[in-house]
Amino acid sequence: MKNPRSTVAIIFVVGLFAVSVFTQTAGKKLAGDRVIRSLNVGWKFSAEDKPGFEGADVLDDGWQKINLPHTWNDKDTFDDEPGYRRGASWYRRELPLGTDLVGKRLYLYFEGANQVADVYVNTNHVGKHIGGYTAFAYDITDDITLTKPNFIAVRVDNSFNADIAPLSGDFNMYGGIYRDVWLIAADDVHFKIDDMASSGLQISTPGLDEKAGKVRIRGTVSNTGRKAADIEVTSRVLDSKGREVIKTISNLSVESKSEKSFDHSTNSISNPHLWSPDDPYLYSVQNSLRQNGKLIDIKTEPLGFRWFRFDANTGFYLNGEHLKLQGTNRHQDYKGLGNAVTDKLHIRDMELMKDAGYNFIRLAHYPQDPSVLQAADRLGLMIWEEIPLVNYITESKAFSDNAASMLKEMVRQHRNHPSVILWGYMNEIFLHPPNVPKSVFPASVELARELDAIARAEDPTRLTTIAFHGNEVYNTYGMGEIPQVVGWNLYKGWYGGNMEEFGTFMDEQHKKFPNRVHFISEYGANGDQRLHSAGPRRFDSTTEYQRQFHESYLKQISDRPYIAGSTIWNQFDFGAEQRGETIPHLNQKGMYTYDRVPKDVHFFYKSNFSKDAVLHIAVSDRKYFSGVPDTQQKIDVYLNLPEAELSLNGVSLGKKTNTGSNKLSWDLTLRDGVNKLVATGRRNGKVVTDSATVKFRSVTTRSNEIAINVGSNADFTDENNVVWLADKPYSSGSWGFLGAKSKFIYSQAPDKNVLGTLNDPIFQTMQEGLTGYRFDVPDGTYEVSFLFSETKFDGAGKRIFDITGNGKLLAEKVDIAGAVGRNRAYAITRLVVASNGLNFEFIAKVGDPVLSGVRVKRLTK
Ligand code: GCB
Ligand code: CA
Repeated sequence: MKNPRSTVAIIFVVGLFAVSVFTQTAGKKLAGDRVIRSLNVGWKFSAEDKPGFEGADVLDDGWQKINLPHTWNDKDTFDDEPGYRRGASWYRRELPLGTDLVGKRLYLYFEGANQVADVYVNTNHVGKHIGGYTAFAYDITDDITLTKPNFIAVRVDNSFNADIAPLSGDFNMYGGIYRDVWLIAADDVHFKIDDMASSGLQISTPGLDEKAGKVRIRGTVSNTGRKAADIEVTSRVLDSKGREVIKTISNLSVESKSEKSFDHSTNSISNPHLWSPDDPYLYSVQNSLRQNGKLIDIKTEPLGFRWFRFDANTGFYLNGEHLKLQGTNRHQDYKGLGNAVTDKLHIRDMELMKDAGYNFIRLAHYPQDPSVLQAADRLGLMIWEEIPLVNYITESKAFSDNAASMLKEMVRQHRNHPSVILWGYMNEIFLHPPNVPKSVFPASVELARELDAIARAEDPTRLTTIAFHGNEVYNTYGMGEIPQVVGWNLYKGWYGGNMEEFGTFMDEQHKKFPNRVHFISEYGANGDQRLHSAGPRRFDSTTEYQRQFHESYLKQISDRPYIAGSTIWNQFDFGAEQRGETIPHLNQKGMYTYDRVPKDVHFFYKSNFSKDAVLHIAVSDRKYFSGVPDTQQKIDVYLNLPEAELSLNGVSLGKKTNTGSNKLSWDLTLRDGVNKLVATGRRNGKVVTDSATVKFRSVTTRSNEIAINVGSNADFTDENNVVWLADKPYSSGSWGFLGAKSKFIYSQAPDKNVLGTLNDPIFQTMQEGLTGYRFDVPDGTYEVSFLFSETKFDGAGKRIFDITGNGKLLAEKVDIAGAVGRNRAYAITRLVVASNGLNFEFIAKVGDPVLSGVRVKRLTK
């Protein structure tokens, strides 16, 4: 609720201003009378929430000094305490006003705060905004005082709220004012600022084809002054160099304290320069207001001439030409920053995605920063943007109303971006927790109908979409009939099944619903650069499996013309606090790491999508190799060249021809120590090369150190670059586990954060029920470390075993959970004298013995 406020207009007189109150601050003076000024710097923050923090006499000396963008969850989403703080916090700052703002209408403009924001100016409540991902603006003119410094206080609350989406999701709901905040000052008469924080302008290009295009500009002019105003409204279409192409002018009379709309249509522009991913040519529409010949407001919006359509059998067309949508998903957070990401980093992400050769981006699972949309227009990246209705809904009017206003805000704020082609409003909405009542199914369908109708009414020039998970339930409840494009999030070959089931599933859908437009909105697999395998398996998080998965999916997608396009899950690793995979608290399906280092799989896509020459030896993820001498290694090279030659340590391994898969492989043997790989190819006569250095450490029974990632098919490189070798059964003259019961045990569930270590992959895999472990090493003294974690049982007494070494008791009654509790790293280190090898026995006392890792170091030479 708004506080009652004075309705008496404040008359600004320059002479009244004390310098301390109205200090001139640097700002962007736009043409006309509009001034926009950043309010990012100089806030104070209190994690504590106390009534009265909006007050004038709050002692905020002890508050933390911060600048925006800011979140209070940058650290606690990554520590080992379950959960992160979801609650309310406060931000306060002075509001610097310059003398140039005298007599103007003042607005506070927030690009976003997660997820409920109550804004106060001089203790007056000026507005409450619900929803963490859209902008909001408030007229604060009447709350400003002349006699005292003015100040802003904002209470931001990211508590779970059953009436506000998202209710859940595989991403962090970081709290804070995490986007830019602006002060906008305008003449009394201006393009409307508080229509859901949109530009107050709506641009479209009706009836466009390659020969001619018209521009339609609709807008609203607010007159907040005390006198009626006769206004001249001009819309000028400018080309990318700022030269006027065409203009249209009209006159408006706007009563005092009211607003009026206008609707301009330009004459036809012949041969408009079309916008496309290859040639993202941008016009702009400069809109201005004049009163008695004086320019009083100006607002420029982007303009691109392009049209598109989808066909259920043949896919997507841009400007009449077929184009498969090739893209990726993007979350907005970044290592060390949470969601408090600067424009610079947002823009860099967009540039990285353009560089990969994508033409389409799904902004998952919420509206993103204005700089993201601007970059998309400039770079030629088509956009799917969506509101955060994820996993399930609440059957309440408040939930539906909030969803509707999020949708309207997103559309109004971003609809002038030519890059946007799809509006989404639900993601995997039938993936609800088990306790949600069955009535949520029809209720979700009902809400989908409402939201779909809103999106189409707000913006008939884009299409609507929903992302389903791989389940028939969407068809059963008729959800598939609602959006204009059906998105599928499919993980066959990751969470279950195998990769090939993807294509069969889609073919069935296409057959059953031949008139539906199908899009693949998500598919992906983990890739942890520390994990490698010559025999990758589902859920092992090796980057080799990740590459296999994507190679298979892209081929299946390309082979199916009815699939309009696809977006990878995900472009960048992103924060997901509840996950406990090989890197806890992170979703590891990125093409890039969380701090934006490309994984090899990125180069697979680049070789398929980019027009630039690509030649990449796929060892970015793997600088350290280890194994028995003369182990054959398969080295892959991604390329979009006709052929390539690979050399190892200066010796050619031969030339190979690219037969269309954009991947060549060589089997080779690395020598101990440093190895140099060089790939060479040609494109249009020009030489293209790539080189890489890898290290190989041969391990034999005579080595000083043997480290085994027990229970795993994957080699793991730890932070000291020690490679813990994949496990194997014992064979004479070598090493390995003993005991028929032994099986590779994977942590299939993504909740296996092992505490007290960064080497989670060692502890997340194990041999259970082993009877022994043997190393046929030479005689001598060895330091042996056994690594364990108890992932099944809480508390003491559930699993107890003895370990002997060459007949001597090394550890009696090992009880991992009894010693350190569940899911925590535990190590036992002993000195053992080998004769006839090292022969360890695991003797069960209660339950099955278990082992996660073992390392032997030779102490005698
Ligand atoms: C999905 C969700 C996405 C998750 C992803 C995953 O289907 O839409 O939010 O992050 O799966 O990695 O499991
Ligand atoms: Ca292990």
